[in-house]
Amino acid sequence: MAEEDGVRLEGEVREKLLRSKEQWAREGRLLTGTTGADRLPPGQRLVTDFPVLDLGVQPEVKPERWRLRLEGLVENRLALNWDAFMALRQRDFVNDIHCVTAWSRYDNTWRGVASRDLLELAKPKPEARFVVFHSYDGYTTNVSLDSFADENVLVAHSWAGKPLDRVHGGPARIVIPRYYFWKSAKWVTRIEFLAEDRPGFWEVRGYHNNADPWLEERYG
Ligand SMILES: Nc1nc2c(c(=O)[nH]1)N[C@H]1C(S)=C(S)[C@@H](COP(=O)(O)O)O[C@H]1N2
Ligand SMILES: [Mo]
Repeated sequence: MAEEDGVRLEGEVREKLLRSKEQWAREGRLLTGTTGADRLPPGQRLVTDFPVLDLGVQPEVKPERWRLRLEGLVENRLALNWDAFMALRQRDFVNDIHCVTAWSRYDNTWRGVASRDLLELAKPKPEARFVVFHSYDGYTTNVSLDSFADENVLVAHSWAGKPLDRVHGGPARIVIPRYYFWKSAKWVTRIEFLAEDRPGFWEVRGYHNNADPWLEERYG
């Protein structure tokens, strides 16, 4: 096992780490894999509550009215209703949230459908390289198709073992942990596949297009 940042771990601790990682792998759980000081990105502070941030409109979307569409450059357009979405393979995820307003929250447990499972159904065309998430409040945000396809990305309907609150994007939201949280669209309804990148709501208002908290890609 390689040393990280020149910090050598004791044999016993390394064993434990290895065992728990093997355990996570067996369980199919996806964790951030980072611990201690390396876990908090630059300029962030840890919180234990769960702040609410949005445009001020919190749409009330009843599950029976909710749809998730995958369209644009895909072989199979999808329009999933709630039952169809819930009938897909359900997986659990654990990850850290990093908001551009400088709060981070560790160990969020989510349940939902992995982006990879959705991609397998929709089959993006070879020319598809970007996606835009569209939400019921009119919000949009963009990421590369590659990052959407990361194994820790999901459309979540539960948080901490309960249905996702409306204020946090219920009935369903995107969770894309590697970026600042504005990339995690709440109240998601449409995932559009594109050949060219198309900046979303905040991205055209001075936020960074890429949003990597480890590189402090906040603005610009
Ligand atoms: N639909 C929608 N999604 C959104 C937003 C929004 O205004 N509308 N705000 C983003 C921002 S800036 C952040 S930090 C997170 C906040 O999510 P939370 O309210 O669950 O903490 O949602 C993101 N997703
Ligand atoms: Mo944010």
